[in-house]
Amino acid sequence: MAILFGKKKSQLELPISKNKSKLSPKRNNDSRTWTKLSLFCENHSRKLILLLVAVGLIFTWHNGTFSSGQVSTMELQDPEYYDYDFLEADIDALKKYDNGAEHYLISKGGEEALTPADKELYDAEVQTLYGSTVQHYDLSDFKGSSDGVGKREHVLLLVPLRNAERVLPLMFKNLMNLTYPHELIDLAFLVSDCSDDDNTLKALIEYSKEMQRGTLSELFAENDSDEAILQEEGTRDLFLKYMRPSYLKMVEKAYSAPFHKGYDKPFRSIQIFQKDFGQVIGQGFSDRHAVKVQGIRRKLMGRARNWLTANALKPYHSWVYWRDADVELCPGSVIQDLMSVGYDVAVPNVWRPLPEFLDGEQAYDLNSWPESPDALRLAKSLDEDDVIVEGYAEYPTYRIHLAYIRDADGNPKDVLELDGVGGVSILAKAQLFRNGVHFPAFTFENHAETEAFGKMAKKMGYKVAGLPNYTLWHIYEPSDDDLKLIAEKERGSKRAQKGSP
Ligand SMILES: Nc1nc2c(ncn2[C@@H]2O[C@H](COP(=O)(O)OP(=O)(O)OP(=O)(O)O)[C@@H](O)[C@H]2O)c(=O)[nH]1
Ligand SMILES: [Mg+2]
Repeated sequence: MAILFGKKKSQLELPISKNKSKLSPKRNNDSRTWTKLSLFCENHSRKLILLLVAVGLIFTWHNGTFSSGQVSTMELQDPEYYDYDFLEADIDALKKYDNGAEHYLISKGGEEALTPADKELYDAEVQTLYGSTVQHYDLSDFKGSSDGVGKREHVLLLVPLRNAERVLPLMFKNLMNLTYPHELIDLAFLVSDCSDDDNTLKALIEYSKEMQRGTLSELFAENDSDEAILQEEGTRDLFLKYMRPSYLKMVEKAYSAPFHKGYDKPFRSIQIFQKDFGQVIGQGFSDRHAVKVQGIRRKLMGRARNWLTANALKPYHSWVYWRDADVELCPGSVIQDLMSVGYDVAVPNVWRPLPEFLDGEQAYDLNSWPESPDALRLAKSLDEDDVIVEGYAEYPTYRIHLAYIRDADGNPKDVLELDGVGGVSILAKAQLFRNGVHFPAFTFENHAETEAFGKMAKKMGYKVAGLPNYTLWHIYEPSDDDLKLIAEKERGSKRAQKGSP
């Protein structure tokens, strides 16, 4: 429904009448008027039409009666009902056009101009408008099942980002590569605490727009061919020549056409948030892995994740999928695959490639584990606020890590029940978050963030699993020590080329 106001002959402005009868709906047969009206509809955005609806409603309320003399009791008076969508409208400026004009009630998408005799229909349309502001959800319809695609379940896909500009192309390619129907996925990104010289937010907005237009893969194809030229000119990352050729082939295959048929399809929506949480620990590989900083860093990440969930989760979401930006290889069907195991929380295994001189690959995410008696004993010996960080000699937990029980040729649907989970790729039913499971930004059972999330989920009665043989590959970022080794090797090969000892 839209209420549009016609124009008095000499008036070109947008007229709103106070003096004439409120609904003065003489059908104007002047075709020019209709042409103008339809042009008006076409040229002005939905926003302006909604503005007119709003102004019309306020106006009819102000005047109290329709031409039939009946007082309408249902008008929404508070300007807040109207100004959310009309932030740019200057109501005072509009008022000056208020000197008499004919106006029409246009209904059914502009097909009908109503007369006073149509008041019943008008009232019905007003009721429809008000009715549309009330929504009822039966959350048992959004519990999440193992057949999300078949049941058309909505997924909220959440990605935290910090100084991530460099990995954004990688991330977007992986997002487009998801074969879960894009129209069922709402994306929400949280950008926090980036350095001044970082461009994550700007690049994220641009890539997101391109993706929703369906043109992002073209943009990447152009950029990648520019990059190929640069690589030929010798600016290629040095470490690549030390990586396993079989891994590099997998990467090349994953990022080359043909892609799945929904690759370029826009997602249902994208929301981008920027909020700092005061993270000061460097985002470099060695900075962020120092054991001393883990507790603080992880608690701040917990805060960021909770903030993002609270802002982005809608009642119609059945699943929430958390994904880090720095994943290099991931099956496009990861969401369906994690759903299919029938757990409330499911995580894959996460490994990373390494240079061949460092064994070529390594278990990466050690945060997914079943609890161990040693770790429980260790926790008892710690202060209540201490955070156990997995994979560090300072915390001998002797846990079995999901990462280490991987069998590269094993059944990818095998599961291991877990207590702690890593955050690289977590699929969880949305109802967990609605029921209060979150990423503790405080010490919870001597853990924080994602590991504490897994523990809390278990404690609240949910089933948590990991898939040891289902592997995602995290990017390789050379540590300071690796860089030294690579530099030594480069010097060695240069000396060999020159024939010096
Ligand atoms: N919003 C936000 N995102 C962050 C922050 N720190 C890291 N991230 C993002 O969170 C994801 C994981 O970050 P990583 O730095 O890889 O941290 P991690 O996965 O815990 O550690 P690694 O296991 O070393 O990879 C990435 O997408 C980062 O861009 C932060 O402080 N705020
Ligand atoms: Mg990472």
